[in-house]
Amino acid sequence: MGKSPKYYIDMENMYTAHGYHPIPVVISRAKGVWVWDVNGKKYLDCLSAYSAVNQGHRHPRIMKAMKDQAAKLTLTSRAFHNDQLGAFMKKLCRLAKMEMALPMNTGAEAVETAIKIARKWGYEKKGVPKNKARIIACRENFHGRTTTIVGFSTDPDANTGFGPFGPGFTVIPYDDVAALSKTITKNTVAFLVEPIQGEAGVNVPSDGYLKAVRKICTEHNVLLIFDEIQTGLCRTGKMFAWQHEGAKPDMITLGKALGGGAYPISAVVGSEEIMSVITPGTHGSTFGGNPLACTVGTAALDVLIDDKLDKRAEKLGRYFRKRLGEIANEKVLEIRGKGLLNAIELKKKAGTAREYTEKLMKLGVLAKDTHGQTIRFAPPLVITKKQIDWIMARVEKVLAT
Ligand code: IF1
Repeated sequence: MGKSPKYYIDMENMYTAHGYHPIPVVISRAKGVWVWDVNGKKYLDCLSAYSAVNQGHRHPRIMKAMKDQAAKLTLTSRAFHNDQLGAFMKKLCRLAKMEMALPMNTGAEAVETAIKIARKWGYEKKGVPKNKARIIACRENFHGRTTTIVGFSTDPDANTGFGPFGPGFTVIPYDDVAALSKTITKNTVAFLVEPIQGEAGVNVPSDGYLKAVRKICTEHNVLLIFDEIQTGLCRTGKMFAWQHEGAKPDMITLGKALGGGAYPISAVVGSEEIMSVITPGTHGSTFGGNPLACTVGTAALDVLIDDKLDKRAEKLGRYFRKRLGEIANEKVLEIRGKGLLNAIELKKKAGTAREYTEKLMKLGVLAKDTHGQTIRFAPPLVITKKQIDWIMARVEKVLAT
């Protein structure tokens, strides 16, 4: 007899700092869109580790690349070259239509890296006076958990008790073009923004927003940085969410699915003019660009490209929202999303989203509540129409209870 879920949950709670309030499921195995708990019960994963598993759990091609590389070389540090880094960066740059990339490990590190590059670019190329560089971000942003990043978060859970925070950031409302124009000064070096706000509850901006902020940034010589850590790599129905409006940014941060659900890999990608402010000794990471990460990252990109997961997310995303629309009842306030990043917002009187995600769990669907009333659905992009119908039957049942 295996141990009960409670055994694992109790041990985790006893010895692990309580930064999370997980759905009470203990997963021990996964394949594609499916995960199994310690009792062998099967669930359809509708979170994909917050979009880090776009390629599906344990994609054979990614697993093979990982195993083969593990048998040869895993870590050198950047003090030496390795034979995998160049090819990975080349593939990433070609895909992003950019010139140079900088490899890191986690999303927050990629955002920190972009902030450093933007500031250095400001001093060296834009002529901003020493230590005066300012970066504009948006209300309800989510860019990671480091002290710099939570310093400009507007979520009290994310930043209360963690100050003092460094200066240099101004926060404006999301989806507000006029606020951006008004806030830019001669010392503004960058505007950092998510093409769709994830944590805020799948907040899709108005049509034309990305294009409009692109135009304003260009006019004022301000770098536009899209944090595509969650929206990038096919999730929203395009390889990058900026492609929905042809609003190519100056820098992109990527993470999550760049590691194919197998390994933490992140990167900043940009033009040579911007990325070249990084010179030897000015930035780095022990694990960033390690050969195992590069091989896994290359395979993760190959799967997205060769399996055309952008087209798949676009098509099945439309079907997903259509089906949600069909099963929605009086409890549902709004259905929103793009590609396979979708959410239902429940009316206050329907109860909290958490109650519904726990009921969904019992029926075999793992989805994540956010901000009280929102249930987020972001299944692996390898999902089929039939599997979407399987989800919908259960969501319909739960909405009816
Ligand atoms: C957690 C949210 C998702 C991100 C964007 C950077 C990062 C993230 C746009 C940092 C990370 C995560 C982290 C996870 C919860 C999660 C999340 F609900 F908080 F917003 F995905 F929806 N930029 N997002 O979404 O990347 O350093 O974590 O690799 O538990 O904190 P990281």
